[in-house]
Amino acid sequence: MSLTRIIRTFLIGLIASAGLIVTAGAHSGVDIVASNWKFTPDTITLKVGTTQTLRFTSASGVHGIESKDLGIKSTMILPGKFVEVKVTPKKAGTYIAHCAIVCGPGHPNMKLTVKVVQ
Ligand SMILES: [Cu+2]
Repeated sequence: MSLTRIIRTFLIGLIASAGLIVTAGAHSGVDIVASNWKFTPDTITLKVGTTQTLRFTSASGVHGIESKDLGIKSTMILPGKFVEVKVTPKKAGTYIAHCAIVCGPGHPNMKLTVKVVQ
């Protein structure tokens, strides 16, 4: 391998990793971490008619999210993985989205409050 080629390979690698960092930073959604037994943050605010990407992951346990009122289909949230849910609220109000998977003793109280404003 020539020196030029080594330098070029190195630069391409550098640009690629910089690209990844930019992509991660450009994520404009809301990150929500599920754990036993809560969502963090436990309250989020969305705008009527604006599509927002909610990005869920779990820090402990298998959980889920679902809200018929907000049009969120039952989605599993697994530890170490990210799952994206797009939501476009139609009506202002306060919605409670419960954990959609029976996950243990704290399950009945595991909820995400979604405030939808104009
Ligand atoms: Cu649960």
